[in-house]
Amino acid sequence: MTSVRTGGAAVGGPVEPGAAAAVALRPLGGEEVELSGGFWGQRQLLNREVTIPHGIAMLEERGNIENLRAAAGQAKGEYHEPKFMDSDVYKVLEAVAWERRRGREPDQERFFSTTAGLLAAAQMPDGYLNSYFQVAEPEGRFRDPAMGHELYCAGHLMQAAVAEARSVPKVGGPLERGLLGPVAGRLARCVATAMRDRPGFVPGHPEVEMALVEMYRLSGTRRWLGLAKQLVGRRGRGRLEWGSFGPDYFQDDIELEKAQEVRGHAVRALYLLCGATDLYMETGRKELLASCLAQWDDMVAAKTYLTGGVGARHEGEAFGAAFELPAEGAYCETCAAVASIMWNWRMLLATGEARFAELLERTLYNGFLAGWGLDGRSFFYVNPLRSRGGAGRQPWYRCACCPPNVMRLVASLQHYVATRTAEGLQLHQLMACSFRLALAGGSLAGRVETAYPYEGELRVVLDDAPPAPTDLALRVPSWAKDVQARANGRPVPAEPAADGYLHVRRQWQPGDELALSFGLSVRVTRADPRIEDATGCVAFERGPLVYCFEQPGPAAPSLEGVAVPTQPGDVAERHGQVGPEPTVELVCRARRWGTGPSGQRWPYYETQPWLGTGPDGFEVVAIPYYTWANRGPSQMRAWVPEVAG
Ligand code: FUB
Ligand code: ZN
Repeated sequence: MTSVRTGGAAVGGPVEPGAAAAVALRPLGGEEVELSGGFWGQRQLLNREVTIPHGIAMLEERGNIENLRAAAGQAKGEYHEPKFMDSDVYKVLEAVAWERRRGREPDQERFFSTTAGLLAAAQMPDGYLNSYFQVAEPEGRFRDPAMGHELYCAGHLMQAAVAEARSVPKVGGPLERGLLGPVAGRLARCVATAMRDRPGFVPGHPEVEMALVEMYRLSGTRRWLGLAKQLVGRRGRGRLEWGSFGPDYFQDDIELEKAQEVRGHAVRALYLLCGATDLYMETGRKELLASCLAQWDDMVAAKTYLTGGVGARHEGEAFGAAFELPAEGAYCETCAAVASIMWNWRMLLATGEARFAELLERTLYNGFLAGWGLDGRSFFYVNPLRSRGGAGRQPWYRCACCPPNVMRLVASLQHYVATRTAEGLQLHQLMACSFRLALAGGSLAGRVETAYPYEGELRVVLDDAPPAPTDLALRVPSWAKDVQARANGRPVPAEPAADGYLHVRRQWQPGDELALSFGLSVRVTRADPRIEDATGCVAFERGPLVYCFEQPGPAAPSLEGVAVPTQPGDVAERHGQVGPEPTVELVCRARRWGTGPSGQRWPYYETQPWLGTGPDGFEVVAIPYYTWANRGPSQMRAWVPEVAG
């Protein structure tokens, strides 16, 4: 099998560092890894069969496609806002392109080629393409850096073009072989000219930076790398402002290489950090990595929810101050979770450190997945950790950035699972998958079998192995207890190395098997007291899943004023079912704060208040956070006060 991973050589995934890139790990290429059933394989199927078709229908219904028809002169009428409607189209196209790895689906192919034709028809002779400015504000081209979203949309088109180029057989030049590549190439040239003529232009919503780096990786055209570098280098001079949003909202307050804290609009901040990490990988510029590491530390130490969700504030869709992580008031946009996953993957490639894979996992199973309804056609934009009822999933949003972001991430998810080095294979995400890759010494092929996240067992079974010692590295989650490992049924040391991975290096034979197991007992998690909404509270976790208490329907006992016990044996596990989803649920007997024997109606005391319900309490059930709000209106709490003692 030929190598399929670097610039221009292309059947690959969303991030394919060049041959000389500063990376610790290399991603597996498009033909080297596939999810095979299991928790995420089934979700890829749901995405293919339900979510993407739903997205395609919504693009027509909400006017995104009509906007493009108007730009192409094939329709007349008002522009359908918001300004960045094109980006939703591009993200769905990207999802369809990744989906091709699992076979072409006729309706999706029709959508793809019709839309690509429309884009080519709408594109102006100088390469400009943006339906908002073409239809609604022709004089406004490149005049509104803060909020125009032109380069944001352009970046999404480039990423869709890269996905297409990496999903089709290698015929012709890397960009020319697809339908989108020529359009994206012309637009990139138009953007480059516009940026040359406007040296003060700073793109208000990052996205194009990482897209340009990927265009460079795909095509080998250094101009795209140079442009990405230039655009990142322009930030930090306080030029971007909009209404009450100052330069920090746009990450334009401090030069990127000097920034130490995540701040401002969360999706903007994290897309920019994706681009910065990509630039570090391709240029080796250490200042970029140092800033990324510092910003990651800041985010994790005080600005990330237990779910991995980020961007606490509704105001500005922004990171808040340190420890400002309200439960009910959380914003936690689904796109911010996607962006965090994308960034953590890049940081993992750059450094090889397990902490990035672990945050990616936490975010994927919780903060991200909660944004995608179990029916595949309903979504959350905002992902709080508490709801008093009334929060409902929507089939789409007026600002619909999140649903198509779900589609493209899930369609390309196999690329976030494993990497290779000269020594062997690293499995970062414990997902059922198959792999086949060429290492220096020969071919390594096999499959991973697991019922994770609900069971803590995993088997790697090899079909083929190089005739030389090869390292199989499995990430052992930091919370895992009672870790055991066996090679061909015989115990091997299960202690992960300092890098967080269990390494077993030997000359493997076809048919060999490496098994990893660990307990998934419930963890009772408490928060730093500076996270005020979690003070005196606990949350339950099991494996990578964060749990929440949910009381669906008006007849269920209220979750207001409850407290839960946390002593060993207080919380039982049992099989559960949320709609179509089989789960493990957690059950305990809650008690409720009462008014006490004196009947005091004033909720302030000199002594501790008391628990009103009898010592036996009443049953409450916790379900995985990602499954909440799939049974109609409900109350939900991830953090719940604990019964003292
Ligand atoms: O501005 C484009 C997208 O819309 C952002 O990424 C989201 O936060 C939403 O505001
Ligand atoms: Zn969004």
